[in-house]
Amino acid sequence: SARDSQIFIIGCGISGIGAAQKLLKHGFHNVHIIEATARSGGRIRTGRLGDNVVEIGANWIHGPSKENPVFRLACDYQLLDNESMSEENQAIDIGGHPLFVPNYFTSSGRKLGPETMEPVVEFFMNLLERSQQFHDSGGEPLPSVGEFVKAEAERLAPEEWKEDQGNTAIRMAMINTLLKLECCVSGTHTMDDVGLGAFGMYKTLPGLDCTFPEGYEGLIDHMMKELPNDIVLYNKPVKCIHWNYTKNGPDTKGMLFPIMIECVNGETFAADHVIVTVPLGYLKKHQDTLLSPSLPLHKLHSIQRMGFGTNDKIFLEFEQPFWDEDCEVIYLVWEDETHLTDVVSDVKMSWIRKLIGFTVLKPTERYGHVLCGWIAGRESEYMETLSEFEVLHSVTQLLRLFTGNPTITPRKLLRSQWFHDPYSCGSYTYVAKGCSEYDIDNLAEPLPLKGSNSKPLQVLFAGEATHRSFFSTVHGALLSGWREAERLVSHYTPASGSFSSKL
Ligand code: 6YU
Repeated sequence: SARDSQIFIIGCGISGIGAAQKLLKHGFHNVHIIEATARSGGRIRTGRLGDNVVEIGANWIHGPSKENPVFRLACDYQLLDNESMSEENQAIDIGGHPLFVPNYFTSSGRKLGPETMEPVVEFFMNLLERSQQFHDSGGEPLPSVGEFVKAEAERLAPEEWKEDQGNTAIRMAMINTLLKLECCVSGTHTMDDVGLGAFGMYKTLPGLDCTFPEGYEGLIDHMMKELPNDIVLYNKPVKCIHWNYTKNGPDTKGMLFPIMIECVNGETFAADHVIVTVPLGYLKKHQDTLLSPSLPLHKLHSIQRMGFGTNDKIFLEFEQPFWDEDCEVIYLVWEDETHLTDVVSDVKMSWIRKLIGFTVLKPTERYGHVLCGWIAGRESEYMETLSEFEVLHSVTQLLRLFTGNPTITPRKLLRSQWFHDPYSCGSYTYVAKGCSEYDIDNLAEPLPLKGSNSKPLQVLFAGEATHRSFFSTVHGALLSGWREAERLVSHYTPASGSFSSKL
């Protein structure tokens, strides 16, 4: 029967797991996941700093409300606390930018009050909101979000803050901090790389972003428990997917399969369909070799055009907090950065300037005094090459400068290295200058292309990067896995409802 078809999923992140889940539910039983590493979860990865649970990868459920499938699963598995599940929490709509209680520190060791900085945050959020509106209206005046925000800030700031000119310089410096923060949010080197016309493609859901008290990986563990034990073949990086394949493999008992999957270790697997869920960063790096015959040109071009950058975290544990008790985010503002820019002039010397500050892990009773530092772009990629000791040294110097306290010393440090992870090659997708939803559609388009005479739906594409409005998120990844599984299900389910193969 059609449900006997051999289906292989490449990658055991949430999109791959989601695809497997849906296929099995619809009666497909020859489903396997091939995973390069020894673990499932991919960019959902929970680690430990001492006794504390910390998220090396995905952090929040963005927009935890009924429409969000990750929220629904997390509720079903009882992985969230009561507050996160409350109706009030689900109803809060913050448009993707949670307003954490801030502390502001500057490079001369000053702690600034909210009266100086709050107007800047409001001013900046307004510019970001305006940046998102070009997607529906078109006619964007500049190619990138960065260029637009900087130009508008230069134009509007003198009027906006004319009553309080003494603070203009520090407020411009704060805009740089917020631009660098946006680099972390978008996962890009600079906001000058993020397309203005497409910025509004990303859609937010209602709900106040929440975390998993016991770690995001709990979600993966629960999903994996619902799959057969032996469904994942671990430690098998796929080297090449041969499609439109016409030779018999050694183990296919005379049957002709259109796909032959070749692993780095030489093992091969014959398949009817393969769902590729590797990150866009991996595709960019291996686009010439991962498929044979190679990808059609329009798909290749979209892979090259779409953005995939790095956002890293640096966790620090302290004996005592240097921040206020109610503080949820610490911003670092460089007083000498009066010129608007979100990149540093010398990556090796000054990479630490790209670290925008920290979120405070809450509740304190659970975590003690732990901060999560955020750094994006080439500066974060350089940070990854340094030893943990060198990173600790730089961060300690930074904290001493900004607090004016020459004795502050973090007790422990842990940082992510997403760019140098050979199977992620960065953190997540953004829509680069000149890109549109058509590029995402191109990424998601199955092979062979429509109109070809060969067997249909040989290679399908899922993963975070293939979701039109929720790219860069866990829920986008999950939905993309379900989407590709459903594509196969409906392929084998004729509209009449009777069940037979269309092959
Ligand atoms: C979210 C969040 N979050 C922080 C950081 C990161 C990410 N995301 P996977 O990579 O999981 O799986 C692929 C598998 O394939 C993997 O296991 C590989 O080993 C394997 N593989 C690769 N090559 C292979 C080969 N050759 N052979 C076999 N196997 C192979 N998302 O919802 N909330 O807080 C964050 C964050 C540091 C790194 C995140 C967050 C992104 C998610 O983690 C990510 O999308 C999914 O886990 C991907 O799942 P997958 O299955 O697709 O791939 C306005 C506007 C602007 C737009 N952006 C704003 C949105 C904000 C996004 N925020 C993210 C923020 C954080 C902090």
